Amino acid sequence: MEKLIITAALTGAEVTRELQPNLPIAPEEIAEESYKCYKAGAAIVHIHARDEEGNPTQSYDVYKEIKEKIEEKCDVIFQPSTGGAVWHSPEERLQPVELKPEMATLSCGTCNFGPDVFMNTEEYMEKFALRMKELGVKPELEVFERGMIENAKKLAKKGFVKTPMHFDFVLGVPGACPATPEDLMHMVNCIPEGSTWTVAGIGRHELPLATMAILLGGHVRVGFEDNIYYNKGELAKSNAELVARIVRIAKELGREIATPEEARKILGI
Ligand code: KMH
Ligand code: ZN
Repeated sequence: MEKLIITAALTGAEVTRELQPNLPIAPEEIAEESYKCYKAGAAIVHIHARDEEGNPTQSYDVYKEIKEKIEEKCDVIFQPSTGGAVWHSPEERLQPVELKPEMATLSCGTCNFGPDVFMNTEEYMEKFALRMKELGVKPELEVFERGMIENAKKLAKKGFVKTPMHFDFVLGVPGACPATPEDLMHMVNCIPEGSTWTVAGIGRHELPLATMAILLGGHVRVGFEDNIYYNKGELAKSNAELVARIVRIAKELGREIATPEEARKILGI
């Protein structure tokens, strides 16, 4: 089995300080939390920027500041979101790709997202994919529903996304695919041979699905974007605490942890 790539999804667009008092929001806080997660064993940090009021922003300048501050501290892979918040326009969402990060997320279809709709039309998926290809940015293909894998395959067939592809199964979002072991297995069985995959289980599903991924040869995403708790009713102290737990479990199960350099090789960056 390849070494395990751990992604830390630090902030997200939906979580607030009221829900999780230790949420990193300012660029300095996000950079410091990135460094702590890197030290704990994360190879990738998935980043959502916030403005000075703490609201989600897809501002090029804010992402640039975060990227530079992280790079001053360590060589963890910087993976900005192009999903943003449900109310961001596609043009806003695409801005951080212009920074030419090594990776960025690319959502592969439309789904319900709690009470909202997370809109990803074919036209915009193709625009996002093409721009990433032009700038040499490796897409992490975000899959919230089974049919999104087919959309990703179509992008590859049309030449917008290079193969082998890298998927992230985001399971347990209210309104989208549940986070059962059967759902994860089905997703894994549906991606093209040679692809890599990671799983982000939402809320209480984070840990069981992460453990499955460790055993199955997939990779793992944890962090406040997906889950703010350490145990039932007990808030996590930091994103790094969630990363450190995955490292311990992986080691107990005999899976080694990938450094950012090793993750680059596994992902073909
Ligand atoms: N905040 C969600 C609506 C991504 O980062 O690429 C979308 C999201 C996906 O978080
Ligand atoms: Zn995200």
